Amino acid sequence: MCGIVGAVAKRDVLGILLEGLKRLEYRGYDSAGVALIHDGKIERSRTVGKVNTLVEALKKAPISGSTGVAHTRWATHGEPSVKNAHPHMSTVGDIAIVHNGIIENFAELKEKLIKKGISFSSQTDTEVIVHLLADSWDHKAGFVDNVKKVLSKLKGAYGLCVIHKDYPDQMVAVRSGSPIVIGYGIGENFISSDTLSLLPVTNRFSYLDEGDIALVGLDNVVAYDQSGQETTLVIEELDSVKDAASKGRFKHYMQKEIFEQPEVIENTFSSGIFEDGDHRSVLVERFGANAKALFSEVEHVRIVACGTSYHAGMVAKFWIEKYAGISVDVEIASEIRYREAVIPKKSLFVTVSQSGETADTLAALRQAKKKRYLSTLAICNVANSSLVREADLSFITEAGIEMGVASTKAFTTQLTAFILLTLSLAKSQNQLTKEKESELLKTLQEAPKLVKKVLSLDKEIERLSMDFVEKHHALFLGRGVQYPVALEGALKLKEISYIHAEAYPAGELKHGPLALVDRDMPIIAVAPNDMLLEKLESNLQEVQARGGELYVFVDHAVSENLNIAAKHSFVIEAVPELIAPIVFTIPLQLFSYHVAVQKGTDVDQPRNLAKSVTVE
Ligand code: HGA
Repeated sequence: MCGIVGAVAKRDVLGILLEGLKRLEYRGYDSAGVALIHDGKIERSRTVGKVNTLVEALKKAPISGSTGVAHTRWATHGEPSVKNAHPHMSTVGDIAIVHNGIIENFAELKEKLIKKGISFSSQTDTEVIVHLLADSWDHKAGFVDNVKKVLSKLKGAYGLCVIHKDYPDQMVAVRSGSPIVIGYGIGENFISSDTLSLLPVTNRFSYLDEGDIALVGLDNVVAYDQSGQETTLVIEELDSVKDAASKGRFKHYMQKEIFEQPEVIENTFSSGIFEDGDHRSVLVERFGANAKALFSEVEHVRIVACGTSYHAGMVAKFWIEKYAGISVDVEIASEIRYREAVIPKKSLFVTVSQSGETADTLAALRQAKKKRYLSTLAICNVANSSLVREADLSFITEAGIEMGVASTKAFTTQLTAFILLTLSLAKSQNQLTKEKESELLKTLQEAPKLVKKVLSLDKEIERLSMDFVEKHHALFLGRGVQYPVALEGALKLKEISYIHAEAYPAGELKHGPLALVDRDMPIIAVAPNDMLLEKLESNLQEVQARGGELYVFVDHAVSENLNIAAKHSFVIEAVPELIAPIVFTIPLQLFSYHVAVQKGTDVDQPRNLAKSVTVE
């Protein structure tokens, strides 16, 4: 979602800020802007659309300065427009701010400010902050104290960066519910909502904690914690960060990320297993030093997530119930947080999120921590995210930075992590013989090879997708553990190709959706080699009898037995049951990708969507 970049230097920082914004484009946004302190004044430029539009506008009307802030906005309050784009400025132009998040009590604050005669130029919640700052600014007090005074009036979640014309070599950054990192240079410093944006200028970062305020100057950064005490920021060096901002030989980030899956799945499971003589064993401690003791007590697992991560949780339910014999419920984060959910005895609360900053998931975790759960666990792709910091236990997937808004490698690495969790739970509860553990891990180790084989069918899947471009609707079908895979397939298709797609457990067809089936309704089914194959076959016959056009992805081992004259039948490698959800996801990702490319949509930044959904 929104992105923040700020810089304090002795050189013109416009280029640094614009490059930073470009690197945040993957998060999804609708407008962009920049403000710089120049000759004792703040100059600003804002445009609707891509960062390149801002770059072009700045070529026509250049601004410059050695201290400044920039922003990509994903509108929550007020339409995408130049007036609503950030930075927002005080009426006399002495202060500029950029903001990620939502100010929940903005309407009330706005009303008070209007009564005082202050006029607003945007519909955003953000603008109240800058007017509150200007209204209460005390020139005798320091920069940080003036900001602090206003923070106490704000309710909601925010990451903020403030510049003031009277402090030409400083900026103030605040983290309260939305991440902020400080980047350190030599004689210059930076802030951002994401390290990726600052990699061209530094690899040394500190992460602000919840409630921290930092005064960022040319040579030093001073931070204060929630209680106002000065706090020491730990500087981390990100040596091995591969620059995810490059697409390499691929046309889109999404395509690159789909093809990275064999490697990242392998990285994820290798981090969670060890070879023990002839046996492979799961490393339960990978979830936390005391994970084994905690897992041995678990009587119920509650998985809470949103979107694609929610689908990963739905797959995990099948695995945990089957192999560990522990009951599981899977909940959508934005729902459970507003419900009085009964907590079964000795429940493990598991949150899943690619970014670890997903607002609803984080809020659900925070609530859970106040309730009577046995423990909390985060499965996440970002080690220093809020979710990981706040959960008792964690497992970091090794997907690497995911740039495409539509999640691909994050999903399959989450599934990999869930297999390791399943085995860790079963093992801690003495439900798993050494032989079974070794056998299941051996199967998991086959996943990268099988994924690679499906990826080698890319051209054929592209051909299969060609006549799909004209479609307006699609139904995805799966049974059992493949139902969430079908849901994920439908989500991918709608996200990036804007084709309306729904998924159903195949057995549900005759309870309603069969009424939709006719020549214009393509049906996409996943048919792995499992005990539900025959049932699925009957469901597909029902579709065929009504003229529905079938696209079936079928396991090689059973393709001969499947008595379906599908117009488009696509055979993939024989896949062991345990890893079938991982492997069957791949053709659906490739299929959606190619449909979207042919439709000419913005694959990496689909309309209206954002990566890392940091607002509720
Ligand atoms: N509420 C602000 C910022 C929105 C945001 O953080 N989106 O990710 C606005 O609408 O401008």
